[in-house]
Amino acid sequence: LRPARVPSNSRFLNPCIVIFIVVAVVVILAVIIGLLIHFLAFDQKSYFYHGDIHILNVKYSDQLNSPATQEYKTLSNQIESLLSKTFKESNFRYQFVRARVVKLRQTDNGVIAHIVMKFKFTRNFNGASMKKRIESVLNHMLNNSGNWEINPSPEIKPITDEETVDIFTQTSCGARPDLITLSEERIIGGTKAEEGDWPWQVSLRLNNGHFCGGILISNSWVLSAAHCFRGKSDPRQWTATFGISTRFPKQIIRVQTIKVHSNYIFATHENDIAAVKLERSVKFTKNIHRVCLPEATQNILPNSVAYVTGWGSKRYNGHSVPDLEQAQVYIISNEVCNAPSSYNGMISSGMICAGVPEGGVDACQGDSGGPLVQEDSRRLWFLVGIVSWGYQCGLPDKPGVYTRVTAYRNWIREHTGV
Ligand code: 4AZ
Repeated sequence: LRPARVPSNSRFLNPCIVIFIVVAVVVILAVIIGLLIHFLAFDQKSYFYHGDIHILNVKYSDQLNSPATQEYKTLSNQIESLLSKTFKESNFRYQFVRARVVKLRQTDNGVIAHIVMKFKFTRNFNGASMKKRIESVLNHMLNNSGNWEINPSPEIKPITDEETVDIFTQTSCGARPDLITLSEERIIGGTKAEEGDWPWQVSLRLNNGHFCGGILISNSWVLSAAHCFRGKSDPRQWTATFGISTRFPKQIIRVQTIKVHSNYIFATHENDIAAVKLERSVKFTKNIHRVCLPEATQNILPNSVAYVTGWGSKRYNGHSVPDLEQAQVYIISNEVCNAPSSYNGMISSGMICAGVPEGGVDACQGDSGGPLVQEDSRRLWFLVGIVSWGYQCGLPDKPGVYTRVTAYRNWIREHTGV
């Protein structure tokens, strides 16, 4: 038996289905086109360039050797302003983000500024032609740089994010990760530190337990306090760890040599400084690198803001904590700190006090040897103190006492070469 033929509409599709298919195809196409336009025209990514600018008529002075000097800051600021003004007035006004002088270097005839520049481009740009266009803007700038005589045709080189980090950590000091990526300013909040907030902070471990803080001043030298090594001066007992967690450190390196100040006096806490040489170099990363050291002549201003960091206890006779903590304090003049109600003359010229008037914010046991740092106008961080002593912790009129780093600038150079 043959079944009756079912009337077929296979040749004449149901109009509802036709409309549905057409709408679906249009929607899919629109989404694809929309995504394409977004990625090709609006989705911008950051690109870094590295270059040298050779200024012929700036006489090099030793003052330009250190980022701590006013001369260094002024010249770097001027170069950055000129670059910024030039790109803001060029076709790159919307793509240029920031330029940063990472180092000044002396030559036979003038000064070379190593610069890193950040641009934002959509992904479909032509790398080679972009490099040429940036160089041409730079060249134009050099011809209009006022009273500077700049060597023509600076070459720039596109660099990866990793290369940007390497350039910053190897040529510069005291830069936070947000500065390395030339991002917007970040504000320190709370008391718990985040990875990269204090890249120079070291945990010095005695027989594998956190014992003291330390400060990275080069890839193989750590500063700390002399009193940390009293009766514990065998380097084989010590290791240094890096990263904000002492439980899960990012790098662990054994200590090779401990140089304690030869005039350290336990009773008076004088010359409470030590230099620790690591068995091998630390691998500098965005989150682990050195702090800047001030010049011996630098004046640390009373009432200026400083930060102290460490894994020390939260109260006197407490325990160390596993996650790095930070505290904002104010510099106190030696005169105020030596008042009868305060330390009554115990603060010598090699010490510096910092705290808050009402107390409650302070370094404590286990923070010893760690950093007291300040940020300068160029957003670089400088070591001004090393946690040394105090009467208990956080009491009013009994601020933390730190080894005054400017007073030991020459000792540091003699013993570490930094
Ligand atoms: C200590 O015993 C210690 N409040 C360190 C710093 C301070 C007090 C004591 C400062 O290692």
